[in-house]
Amino acid sequence: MKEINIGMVGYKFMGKAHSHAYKDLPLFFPDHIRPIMKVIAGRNHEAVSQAANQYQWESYTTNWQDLIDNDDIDLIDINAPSDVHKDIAIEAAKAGKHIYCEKPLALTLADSREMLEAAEQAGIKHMVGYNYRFAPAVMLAKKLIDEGRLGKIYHFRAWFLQDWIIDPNFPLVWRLQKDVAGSGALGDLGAHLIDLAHYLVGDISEVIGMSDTFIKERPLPTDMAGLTATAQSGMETGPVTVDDATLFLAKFTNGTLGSFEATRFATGHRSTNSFEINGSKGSVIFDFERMNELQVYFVDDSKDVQGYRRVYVTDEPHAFSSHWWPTGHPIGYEHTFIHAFVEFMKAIRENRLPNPNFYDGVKSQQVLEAVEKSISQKSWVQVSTL
Ligand code: SOE
Repeated sequence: MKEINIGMVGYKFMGKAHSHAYKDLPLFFPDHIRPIMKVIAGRNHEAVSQAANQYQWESYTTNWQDLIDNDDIDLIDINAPSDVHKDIAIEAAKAGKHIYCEKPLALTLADSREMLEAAEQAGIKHMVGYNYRFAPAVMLAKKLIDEGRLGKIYHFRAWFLQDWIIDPNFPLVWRLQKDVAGSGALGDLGAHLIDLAHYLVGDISEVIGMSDTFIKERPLPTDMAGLTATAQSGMETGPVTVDDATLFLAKFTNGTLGSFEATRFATGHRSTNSFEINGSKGSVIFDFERMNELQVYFVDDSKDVQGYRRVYVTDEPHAFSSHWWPTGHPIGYEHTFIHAFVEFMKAIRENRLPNPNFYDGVKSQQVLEAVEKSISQKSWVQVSTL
């Protein structure tokens, strides 16, 4: 297969990131299957037609079912809000189309399991949008851990801190509505941390959490895109039905202890997605806002120079570096999506499941649901019991 025809549902923040990735992939990874941007779908005719023109999709539709019915489409990319992930994925699987679905996979664990079952039954390739795995510095952290260079892992601590809704007058966008988003900071940000924990350290056995919704009512929106919105002129408000912040502790099956913080009220943090991992032989710190760097510490460094040092992850043998720029030139957020789609194209060519796939999506959903259960029960909850 030299080319693959893409149909995409969604055209806002993730639609923009994914369009860019499909467009750029062939320029920098010419030996891979080339994604052809056939049809983009969105409910708002004016907005989706403008997106099709700007992002250079061949055509557009206001009905995602058209992508399912279009035999010319090989792969469906789902990045519309979470409440429609399940319906689109199950229809796409039945139609034998490969699926890339943004995170979190679904509104509930049960829904995510249905999506996995439909995808596996159809024998299609499925991938879930945990893009931070594809930051080269995160991949270096994984290499150090997998090669035993950090030793036994004692701690995984991760924090995803934003502040885009700190203003009480920020409108009630879909990410703040449980029936559309499933949860708030937990599923939107915590899901990334959970997936990174699975990718880097291993499975989580039990959790205990706490959460709060600091602003309980917000003005209704007229327009929203990604993390921006405008409020209606009147004073009509609606209830926020998700968490503004969730913190939880975790025990991993391998004995590692974990602490997680996901909040949209960390004033001053625009999108700080970070983790620190402490092992018997050393530690690493990743900070997405400095995503081309990995801080490393090794106990074997000689005493007179011991301390964290910064590795600039832009050169051979660092992942993907040969495809980008000469030594020392950084890449960005958008490149994590290109790397994810390279993995998808490779998996299709090699006839294997890409990573992360819907199994990882369900694993992440199991932890999300366990955290929510622990919050309502105010007790530790076993992840495997769900
Ligand atoms: C909003 O919090 C958001 O866009 C998330 O939905 C994305 O998954 C994350 O990568 C950036 O922030």
